[in-house]
Amino acid sequence: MNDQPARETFFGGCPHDCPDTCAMIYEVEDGKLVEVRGNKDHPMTRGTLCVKLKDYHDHHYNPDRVLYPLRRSGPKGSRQFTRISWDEAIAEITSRWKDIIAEYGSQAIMPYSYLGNEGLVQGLTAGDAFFNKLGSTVNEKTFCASGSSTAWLLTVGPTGGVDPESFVHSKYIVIWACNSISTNLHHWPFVLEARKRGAKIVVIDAYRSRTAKQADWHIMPKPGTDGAFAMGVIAAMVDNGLVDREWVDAHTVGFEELAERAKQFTPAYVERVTGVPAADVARFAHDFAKAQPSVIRMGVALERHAGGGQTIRAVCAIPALAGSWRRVGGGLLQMPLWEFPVDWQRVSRPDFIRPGTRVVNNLQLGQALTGEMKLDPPIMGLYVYNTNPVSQAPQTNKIVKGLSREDLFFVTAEHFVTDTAAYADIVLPATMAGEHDDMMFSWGHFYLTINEKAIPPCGEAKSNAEIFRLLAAGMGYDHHQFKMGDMELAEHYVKWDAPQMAGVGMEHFRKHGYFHLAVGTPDDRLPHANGNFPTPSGKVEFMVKDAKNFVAPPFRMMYEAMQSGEDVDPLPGYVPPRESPESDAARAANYPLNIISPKSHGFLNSCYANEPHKIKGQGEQFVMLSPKDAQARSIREGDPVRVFNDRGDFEGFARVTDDVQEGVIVATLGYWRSLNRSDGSVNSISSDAFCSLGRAPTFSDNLVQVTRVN
Ligand SMILES: Nc1nc2c(c(=O)[nH]1)N[C@H]1C(S)=C(S)[C@@H](COP(=O)(O)OP(=O)(O)OC[C@H]3O[C@@H](n4cnc5c(=O)[nH]c(N)nc54)[C@H](O)[C@@H]3O)O[C@H]1N2
Ligand SMILES: Nc1nc2c(c(=O)[nH]1)N[C@H]1C(S)=C(S)[C@@H](COP(=O)(O)OP(=O)(O)OC[C@H]3O[C@@H](n4cnc5c(=O)[nH]c(N)nc54)[C@H](O)[C@@H]3O)O[C@H]1N2
Ligand SMILES: [Mo]
Repeated sequence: MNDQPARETFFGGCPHDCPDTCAMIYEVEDGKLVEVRGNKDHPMTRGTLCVKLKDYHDHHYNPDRVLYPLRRSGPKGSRQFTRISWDEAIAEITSRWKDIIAEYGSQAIMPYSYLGNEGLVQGLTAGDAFFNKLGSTVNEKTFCASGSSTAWLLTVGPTGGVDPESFVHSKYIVIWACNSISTNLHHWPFVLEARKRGAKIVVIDAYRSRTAKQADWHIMPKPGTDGAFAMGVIAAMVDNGLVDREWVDAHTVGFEELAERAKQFTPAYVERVTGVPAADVARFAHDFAKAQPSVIRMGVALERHAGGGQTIRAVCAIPALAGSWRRVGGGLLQMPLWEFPVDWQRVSRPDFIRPGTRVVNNLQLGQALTGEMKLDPPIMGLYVYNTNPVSQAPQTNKIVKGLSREDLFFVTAEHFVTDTAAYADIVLPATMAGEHDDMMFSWGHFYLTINEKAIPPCGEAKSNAEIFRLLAAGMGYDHHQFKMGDMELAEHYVKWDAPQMAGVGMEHFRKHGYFHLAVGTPDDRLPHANGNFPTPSGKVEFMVKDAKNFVAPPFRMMYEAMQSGEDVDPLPGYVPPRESPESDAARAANYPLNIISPKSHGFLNSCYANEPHKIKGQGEQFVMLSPKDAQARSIREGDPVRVFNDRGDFEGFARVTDDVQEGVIVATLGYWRSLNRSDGSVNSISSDAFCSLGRAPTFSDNLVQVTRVN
């Protein structure tokens, strides 16, 4: 007889905000999660999880987890809390909200969320239906990819683009402002397979990232100048007869106008602005056009400066000019999300929104809470879930000031007392992925993945959806929307009769865990060889007549918003960074260095950045700077340094390296300010100004100064 306890297995879907959305297997023994591994059968996960997730079962049992509802028992931010019951928590929250609604109106309450959980049920929009019913302020959620989405929808429409697995067929792969080896690890084997078959790998990154080091060619423009580089490439393609005229004439709108605009981008101008030698711009244009199929994988950092949206429109034009869409593995990859048959109307219930309801963007939380943004009524109640703005949103000192307001009633649902939750009046314990049901879409591949509840929740944790059901009951909402269980909601949100589902149902997911949408296989998907772009013209729109700025669903679920934004340049182009020595000499006199703050290899945004073994693997907050910039400041390797501007400061340890260009520093994201050397992190210095499209952030468009700390 085998006396090993029986192991039960369940299908998981990684809950994190990451393009890879790994298919996982939960192994359970006696109701305890004993292992979480990558599903071997899954063509992208291939049985391996990343460094962040490799001990994911232990993460569930982290002793610092919030396991019970907590009420604040000390000053705001003091992290002093007392355990209360769920009944007390729900009663207190709903009665405080009813008081706020009576005194100020329902818009004085604001939800605030992001993709800390990526599930259809527990994710970004888990609370939309509830808060729309309540009549709260609508929260516009544009942390990431909103600018590139607006540019993408304007230019090529809501297409999923190239399947990341089709990259094996590519002959020229451009990874543009994306650090795949850290942030999209499960795509990398497909890139390497393509290389084995003869492809060239080009990385365009403002510093020599892990991924840039593995490239055949690393192009290093100054931060925020990719728009000029892209327009220079377009000009070189036109000038040197590299345009696929037959395809362009049949399947694009506005070629003549684009070519005319590109004339301004002379080789000398582009070299001066971007720092990339003119010969390299010409060579890139030549090789991209000639080595077919050629493909571009765009990362989020392309949108992170004042002209981000315009930049991405220019980048989207390049594969069209080269005729890359003609072949499998040629074209562009932004986010496959657009092809997922999700019924966002059922998820978010925009029909519950009362006409005239105001919208507050989540990058401007500090302005909204401190009164800098004139809001009538002011925000008096805030509910944060799936996000940690004191670490991740810009201008965090302003957010801390706002969250410290005595008259603000602040509730959050969390796994840990994060730097944001520290300011809450009530903290609710939220489940981790092994403890709840969900269905995961992906923004990095074409698989829909089930996440089955494998164990009972630790302590008294509840899923986001369950918490909203309790709050709805407490508020007296009787709607059927608030009566469905978690897996019932998952089933309700998928459009099962859409062609992408090819007739499969829940039983398929219960049996296999995941499903590749029926949008062509990686070996034959050829969505736009003959045009068929989901734009008004059916073509790639280089030129968009009457173009307007908008924030795309699901980042904002009010469809009228799509037509109501400010006018947009009909053509792609280059908008210089807002903060650079060239565009703001006065600011640069005090703060001469441009900071970029990409993702940390060892953290997932701010998740895991409170776990000592993960901090050990990732290293403490560091600041990379060039030998010349270091020398000018008497900074040596390992010195503690302070990074600052008029918005705030943070400290880290210097890494003096040729991997960064002069005038640029790199400090990665995710570190908790409460655990850093000083009470600050990279977002203490970043600006809450938007980029040109989609009200996206401008994290790569900030000037700072660096000094040695004595
Ligand atoms: N390990 C890890 N993986 C993650 C995450 C994480 O926190 N950690 N976060 C997840 C999330 S939310 C996202 S959105 C994705 C994002 O993943 P990526 O798209 O890779 O985004 P970033 O890491 O922000 O930036 C990518 C690269 O862009 C470069 N860059 C910055 N500014 C510019 C510029 O102006 N021009 C050019 N050419 N390059 C520039 C940076 O140096 C960086 O190497 O990763 C996901 N995966
Ligand atoms: N300077 C700079 N800032 C950046 C970026 C950058 O490149 N540079 N990148 C930006 C990008 S791309 C993004 S996407 C954002 C991400 O920013 P955030 O969305 O704030 O990401 P996280 O730090 O992972 O915070 C997610 C939080 O949700 C909690 N959580 C996870 N699952 C659940 C759940 O099921 N229920 C509840 N209630 N809570 C849960 C986690 O514990 C965690 O505290 O940051 C942005 N900020
Ligand atoms: Mo993101």
